[in-house]
Amino acid sequence: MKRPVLLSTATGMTLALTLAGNAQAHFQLLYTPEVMLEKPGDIPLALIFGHPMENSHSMDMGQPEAFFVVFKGEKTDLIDSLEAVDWQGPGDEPADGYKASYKIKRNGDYLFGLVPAPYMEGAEDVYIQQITKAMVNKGAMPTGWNEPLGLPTEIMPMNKPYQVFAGSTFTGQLLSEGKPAAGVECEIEYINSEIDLEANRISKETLGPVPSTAVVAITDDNGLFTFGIPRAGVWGFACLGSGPDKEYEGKELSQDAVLWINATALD
Ligand SMILES: [Cu+2]
Repeated sequence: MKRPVLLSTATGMTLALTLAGNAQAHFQLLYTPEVMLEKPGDIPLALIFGHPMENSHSMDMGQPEAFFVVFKGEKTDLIDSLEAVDWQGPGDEPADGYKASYKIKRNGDYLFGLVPAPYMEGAEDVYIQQITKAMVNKGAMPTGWNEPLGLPTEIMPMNKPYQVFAGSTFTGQLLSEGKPAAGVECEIEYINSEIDLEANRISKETLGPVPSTAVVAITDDNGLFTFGIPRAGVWGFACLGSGPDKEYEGKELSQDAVLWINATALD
């Protein structure tokens, strides 16, 4: 948890946690196992607030404020499709989260957006709100994966987010109220567990290595960052505190932008 607010509000307690902890960053997951579909069908979506790379405990999510999909510029509200779920993860206690199902019919890009309720992070005494995007394609026909969703803050993919190859790079552009956000730290992780959408479980085992400190990129003057994707998997970028809202219920708010991409091996 290397959010900038920590530097200004660090107490002995949080400092000790930071020094002792490893690369444990918060990430709002918006996960579906298949992101390039050939046939129409229902896709499951998992909404989990956790620490995906370290694969430690998940946190309880509040009722999302917005959940929707945009297809060819047309927005569909999906908030009524959410089902409350107890995610049994690597922690001892299950965590509150959600699940949804969405029917993919036509060819093109489906842009999912999620605005969760702010989460109180007791260890840092700040609220965290991770505004999250994930994308699915059907029929290998691109129709707008690089269109903005008009969120308070969001990461614009500069490469197709559902078709990135391990060993290549991914570039994103961070926006705040539609304008490039410079000098913002973005944390980078991959989902290091199996997520079982039938049983509402996150595996206890990790799939791969966990770097010893947080992996980060800083956005440049145009809000751009680039990261070389070292292995196949589902990778997430969380740019911290880039949103316009800085306070919630009298406390500091970190309004973050999260984007998920899928990397596969080209062989
Ligand atoms: Cu945490």
